[in-house]
Amino acid sequence: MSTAFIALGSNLGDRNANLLAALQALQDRPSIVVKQTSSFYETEPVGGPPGQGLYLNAAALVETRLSPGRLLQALLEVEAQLGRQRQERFGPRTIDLDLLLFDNQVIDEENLTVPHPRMQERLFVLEPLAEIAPKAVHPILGLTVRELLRQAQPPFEWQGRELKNLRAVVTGSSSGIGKAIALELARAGADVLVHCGKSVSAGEEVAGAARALGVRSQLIQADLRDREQCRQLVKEAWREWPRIDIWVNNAGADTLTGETAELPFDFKLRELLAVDVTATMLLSRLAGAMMKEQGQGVVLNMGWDQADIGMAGDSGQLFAASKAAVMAFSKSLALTLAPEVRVNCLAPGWIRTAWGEKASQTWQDRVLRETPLQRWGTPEDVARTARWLVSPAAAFITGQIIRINGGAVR
Ligand code: A4P
Ligand code: MG
Repeated sequence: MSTAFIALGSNLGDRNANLLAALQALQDRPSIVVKQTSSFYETEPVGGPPGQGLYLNAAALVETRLSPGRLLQALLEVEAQLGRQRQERFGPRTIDLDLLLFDNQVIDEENLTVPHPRMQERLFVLEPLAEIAPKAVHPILGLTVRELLRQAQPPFEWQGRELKNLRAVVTGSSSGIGKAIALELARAGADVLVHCGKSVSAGEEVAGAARALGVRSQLIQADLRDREQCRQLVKEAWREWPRIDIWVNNAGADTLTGETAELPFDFKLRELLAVDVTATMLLSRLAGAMMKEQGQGVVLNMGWDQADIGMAGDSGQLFAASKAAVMAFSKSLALTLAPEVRVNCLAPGWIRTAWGEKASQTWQDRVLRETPLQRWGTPEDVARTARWLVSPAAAFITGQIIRINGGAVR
């Protein structure tokens, strides 16, 4: 006995009756047993001529003694029996039966391709299939149906420009999470000042990408290890624009992949204290005071989800100490700057930035083991949370630490 998955689709006539009739016709054949069927999903037509109606799609698991070729033959016969006329490609049809998977076979013949060559791109196939066989594995791609579905889903996008007419500064925004935040705020309509330490050309590119999103954007360079340059950064920002509404302290010393990664513990500690702690405190206080004066504003800082529970090793000690300092500081500053200015802190967990990309298999396994949502976070996950937290939608939220970690620390 072999196991096969069939996709069913109809967008002509009584679609519900067509799907039921097709399933019955398959069941009626002595060599096929329909073991399981998904719910019926109403879907927008993909491809094909304009103006055609919505589809009803489903998936079925069948067991059969037929060869893949014979099973396809049976599917074509059922289509014909239900009155399908073959006309234009992807055009409207009373019934379409496609063979998706056949055991774990890979077939590439003139009249039969298995797995179905377009199944991994199509939500109208993957959604019903994931309902009945989330763990079935695509024999070529090596991914489960659930993973294929996740990949095929378009990334979430906020609608609208809720930050229009607001002006933001994002420190350390030439790459990684800072870049994602700067671009997400630009997508929401905010003008953004991009800040970088050394990476001027990368920073210019981010500012250019922000301008391409229809907002004003410029690059400011400052070495945040230097207190005087921190003061200058705030001055310059307010000189550039008459008011700043959003200040995101994202910049942090890179002690994992940069030059500092090679230095001893106490050098890394000095860098982290200078950039992550001291600069964040100075910049938040200076920008916060300006915003209080203006009568409104938002400060957003960057913590770390594991600061609360600790992590073994040098990096664990370094990040826990420096990021816990930022988190504690942010809560106190929120009290100082209320009610005009909101101050919050994001606490990202395992986010796939430069380090995560190259991390060893041991780390990759550990991240998945520790994360209930079963994946690395992305810079965009953090950026979308930042976008919400600095927006008027979060007007009653201050002094909070928001973890973005797929549930890894609760
Ligand atoms: N063929 C080869 N491999 C297979 C296979 N694994 N399963 C050959 C089924 N058939 C396979 O198919 C053309 C020929 O492909 C078959 O005779 C068989 O020898 P067809 O059913 O005559 O033509 P078609 O349906 O226009 O092409 P195809 O490739 O089945 O189209 P798709 O990819 O199924 O797309 N939008 C929504 N929302 N829902 C839908 O169900 N369906 C389509 C059709 C387009 N847009 C849709 C939907
Ligand atoms: Mg077909």
